[in-house]
Formats: sequence, structure tokens, C-alpha cells
Amino acid sequence: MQDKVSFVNAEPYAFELVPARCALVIIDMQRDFLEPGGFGEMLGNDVSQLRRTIEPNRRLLAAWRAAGLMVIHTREGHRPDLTDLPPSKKLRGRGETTIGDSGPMGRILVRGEAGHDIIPELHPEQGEPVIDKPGKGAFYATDIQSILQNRGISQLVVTGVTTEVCVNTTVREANDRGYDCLVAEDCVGSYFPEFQEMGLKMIKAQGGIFGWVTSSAKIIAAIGES
Ligand code: TIU
Repeated sequence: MQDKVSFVNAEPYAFELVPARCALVIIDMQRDFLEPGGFGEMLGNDVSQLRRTIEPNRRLLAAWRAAGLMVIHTREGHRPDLTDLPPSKKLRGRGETTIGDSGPMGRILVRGEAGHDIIPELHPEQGEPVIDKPGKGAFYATDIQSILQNRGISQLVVTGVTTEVCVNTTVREANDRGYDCLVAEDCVGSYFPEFQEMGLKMIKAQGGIFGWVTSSAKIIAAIGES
């Protein structure tokens, strides 16, 4: 039997969503990036720019789970002994407190620490793979590609933070590996409004050079139809 297809109104043109072949990939919705008092805010960032994505992500995740489709979560972070942390990443920014140091919610971006965990509103459920990634992209030094191949996934709906950093890097990595990516604009966030706008434009420009952009409501409507 042929897999069902739903057309999602998107830019630069309609996305042919095949729910059975599509995974929802939620990037780095971690306490240290989103919560007041976390690492992101400590660096002087306005976390409200990211927090507006929580409710749309919660609704999309609920609809995706209700439809029985594949969900993958990612977290940016490192081993407690920091052997997978490039010295360049540790030193970049010349901050007083950097990755691996004690922060407001435990050691910053270290696996197992409170701040590294996914926010409670979007916490993974049993059976949903969590990809621990040392870099910005979800494909670098992780097993996400074999997980997607084993489940016959060829399309990704990508959400999370931040738009111009880990979301864009993951979309570019996925694009080069042959995945079609649909980004939900209200479910991705940047600390910088101008990067939010340009980060989305860069994906959909030139006929969809890296992928498509739409809203969570349109995705939810499409999976409801299928
Ligand atoms: N997840 C992710 O985007 N990591 C970052 O470090 N983002 C910043 O915007 N700094």
C-alpha cells in the first residue's frame, strides 16, 4: 500500500508530507538555553525570545504523538570528563564561565546536569530517541542517521533552538544527506530577532535551497487530515 501524502501550505511551495516517512526533530529545548537563570540568560541573552516557542512546540508534539509518528529530541552537551569538547569550543567567547564550568543549573552543557536536560514542558516520552550531540548539528558524531534509516524516514519536521545556530546547522546537514526538511517558524527561536528572520529566509530562499518553512498550525492540520 502507498503511504498517504498530505500537502502542507509552505514557502517556497507546498511540502508533500508523508507522515509515515517523517520524523519530528526537536532541537536542544534545554533548560540552560530557555530558562530564566540558565546559561543563556547568564550570557546576557533574552530568553523570552526562545520561550515563545514552548507552547507551539507543545501543541505540535502533542498532535505528532497522537498521530503515532516518530519523535526525536536532541540535546547539545558533552561528557562529564569533557574529552569530546574541542578546546576551541571551550575557549571561544573568552567568557569567565564556559562549557564544563559550574553554572546556575549545574555544570554548563554537561550530560546529566539539570541545565542540560530538556524543559519539562517538552520532556521526552518512553520510546522517543534522545540524541546527545557534541556539536551544533544533529548529524555530527551522533547515530541519528542510522536511527532515521532504520525507521525508513526521509523527511524531517525541524523545530527548536536556536534558529540560526543548531536548527540551521541541522537542516543543512540533513539536506546534504538527502532529507527534505520542513521548519515550523513559530516553533524555532533565536535570541536575536534579526537572526530569526534571516535564519528562516536562508532556508527557503532560492527555491528552497535547504528546505521549506511553514507554521505549526498548518502541520497539525495536515497530519489531522492524513
Ligand atoms: N542549540 C544551539 O543553538 N546552541 C547554541 O549555542 N546556540 C546559540 O545561539 N548560542
